[in-house]
Amino acid sequence: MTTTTMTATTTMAPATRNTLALANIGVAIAAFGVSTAMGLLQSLSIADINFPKRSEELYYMSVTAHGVLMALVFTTFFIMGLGYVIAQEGLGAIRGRALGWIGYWLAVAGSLSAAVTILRGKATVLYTFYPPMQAHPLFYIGATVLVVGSWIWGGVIIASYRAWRRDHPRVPAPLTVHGMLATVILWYLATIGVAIEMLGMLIPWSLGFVDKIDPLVARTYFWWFGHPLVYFWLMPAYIIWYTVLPRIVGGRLFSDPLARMAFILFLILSTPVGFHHQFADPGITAGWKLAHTVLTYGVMFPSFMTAFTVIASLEIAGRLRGARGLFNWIGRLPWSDPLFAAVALAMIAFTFGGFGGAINAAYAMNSMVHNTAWIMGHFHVTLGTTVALTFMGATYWLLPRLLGRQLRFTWLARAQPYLWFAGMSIFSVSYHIAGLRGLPRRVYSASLSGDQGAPWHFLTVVAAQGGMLLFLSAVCFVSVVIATWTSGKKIDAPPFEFAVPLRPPVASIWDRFGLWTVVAIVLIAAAYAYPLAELLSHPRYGSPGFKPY
Ligand code: HEM
Ligand SMILES: [Cu+2]
Repeated sequence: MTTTTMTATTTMAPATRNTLALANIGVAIAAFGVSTAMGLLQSLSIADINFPKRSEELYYMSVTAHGVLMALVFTTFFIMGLGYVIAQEGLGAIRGRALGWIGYWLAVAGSLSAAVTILRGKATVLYTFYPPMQAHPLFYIGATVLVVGSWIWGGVIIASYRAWRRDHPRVPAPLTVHGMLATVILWYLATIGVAIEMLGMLIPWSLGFVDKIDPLVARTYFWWFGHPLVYFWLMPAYIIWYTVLPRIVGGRLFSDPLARMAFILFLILSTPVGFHHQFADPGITAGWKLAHTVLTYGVMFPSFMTAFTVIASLEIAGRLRGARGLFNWIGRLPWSDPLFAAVALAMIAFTFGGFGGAINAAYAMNSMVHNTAWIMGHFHVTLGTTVALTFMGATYWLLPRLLGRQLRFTWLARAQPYLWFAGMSIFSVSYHIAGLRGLPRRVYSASLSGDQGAPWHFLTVVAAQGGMLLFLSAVCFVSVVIATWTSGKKIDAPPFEFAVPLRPPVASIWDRFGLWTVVAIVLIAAAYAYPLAELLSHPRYGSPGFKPY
C-alpha cells in the first residue's frame, strides 16, 4: 500500500533507495556530532571551567573548527541531501546522478582538507576567515572545493527540474521543488561573492603570489556571501515548515501562493543586504549602509508571512482535531511527535531570534551589540536552533523513509528537542545579557577571570550549563541516528507525503524563475556595484598576513 501511494505521486518505477541523499545527510550529521563536542569545550573555556589541555590555542582552533563544521559543512551537506530527496520525490527522478556523486566526493574532499588543516592548527582564522589573519592554502582551497561540489549539486537539481518541466509544461512545480529551486539559485548568486574573495584574493595571497591583501574589500565580498548564506540555511527549513509540518499534524497548507511568493522574496531580497554586517567598517558610506538596512527590513516581510502561513496551517490542524476555543488548538497538536516538537520549538525560537535580528540590523542599536557575546547568543537561537533543530526533526522523519528502518530509541527522539530548547534558552539568554554587559565575542575569556572577568563570570558559568544540556541533547540525537541507521527494524519505507494546500496551486508569476533571477541580479548590482567600485578606486595599501597561532 505504501509503495503504491509513492509510485502514484511520482509515476516512476518503485523508487530506488536514495543513496545520494543518505550519503550527504550522513556527512552532515557526522560534522554536527564532532562539532557539538567542540561547542561544549568552548563554553567551558569561556566560563573558566577547567578541563585537561585547556588553552588559548585550543580555544581558537576549536571555535574555528566548530564554526566551519556547523555553519558550512553540516548545513550544506544536509541541504544537499534534502535537495536530492525533493528532486526524487517531487520530480520523480534525479537527473545526472553520476555528476551528483562527483559533486559529493569533491565536497567531502574539500571539507576534509579544510577540517584537517584547522585541526592541525594551521588555519586558526575563525569561520569568517577575515584577513589579515592568514591560513594555510589548503584551508581556503578546501573550502572552495566544498563550494564547487555544492555547485554541481545545484546543477543536478536544476537539470532534474528542467527534465520534469519538459514533460509538465504550464503546471506549477510542487512547492517543495519551488522552495529548493529558489534555494539553489540563491546559493549560486551568494557564492559568487565568496568565490571572488577566495580565487581573487585569499588563495593567491596564501600561496605567496601576492604579499598584501585588503581586509575591507575581502570582508565586503565575504558578506555578499555571508548574509544570503543565512537564507540558504533558512529556506530549506521553511520548506519543511510549509510542506511537511502541516501534513504531520493532519492539517492543510493555509496558502500555497503566499508560500511561493515568500520563497521568491527571499531569493531577491536576501543578498543585497551584506552591509548590515559592516556597520562598523569605515570606507563604506552611511547612505549605502542605510540602503542595505532598508532591504534587510524588507527580508523580514517574507519571514512574517511564513510565520503567519505556517501557524494558520497548524490552527487548521488543531481545529480539524476538534478544537473550538481561541487557543486550545495548540494543545491538540502532537507535541510528542519528534518532528513536530523539533519544528514547533524551532519556530518559537525564531520569534525571539527575529526580535534580536531587528536590533542587530538597526544601524544605531547595532553598535550596542557589535562583536559582543550577544551575537553568538543570537545566532545560536537562529542558526543553532531554528535551522539546526528543524534539520534534526527532519532527520527523524527522513531516516525511516530513506532507510526503510524504524526509528530506534523513540523516547530519546521525543525528549531531545525539548532538551535542546531548554539548553539553548539558558545558553543564549546568558550570552545575550553578557553581551549587553560588554563581554566580547570570540575571546578566550577564561583569561579575563579575576577582577577583569568578574562582571561576566556568573553569566558564562550559567551559559556553560546550557552548553552541557545542548551537548547532551546532541548526544541523544546522534545516538538515535546511529542506532536507527545500523540496527533499526526493517520496515516498508513509509511514503514521503507533503501537505496539500487548502486551494489547489495554479500557475502564477511566482513560478517564473528566469525573471526572478534577473531581478535578483539587478538588485545585487544596485547594492554592490557602486560601493565596490568606490572601494577599489582608492589606492589600496593592504596588509601582510598574520598567523595568530
Ligand atoms: C552543543 C551545542 C552547541 C554549543 C555548546 C555551542 C557553543 C558555542 C560557543 C561557546 C561558541 C564560541 C563563541 C565565542 O567564543 O565567540 C560557538 C560559536 C559558534 N557556533 Fe556554536 N554551539 C553549539 C551548537 C551550534 C550549532 C548547532 C551551530 C550551527 C548549526 C553553531 C554555530 C556556531 C558558529 C557559526 C559559531 C561562530 C564561530 C566563530 O565565531 O568563528 N553552534 N558555539
Ligand atoms: Cu546578515
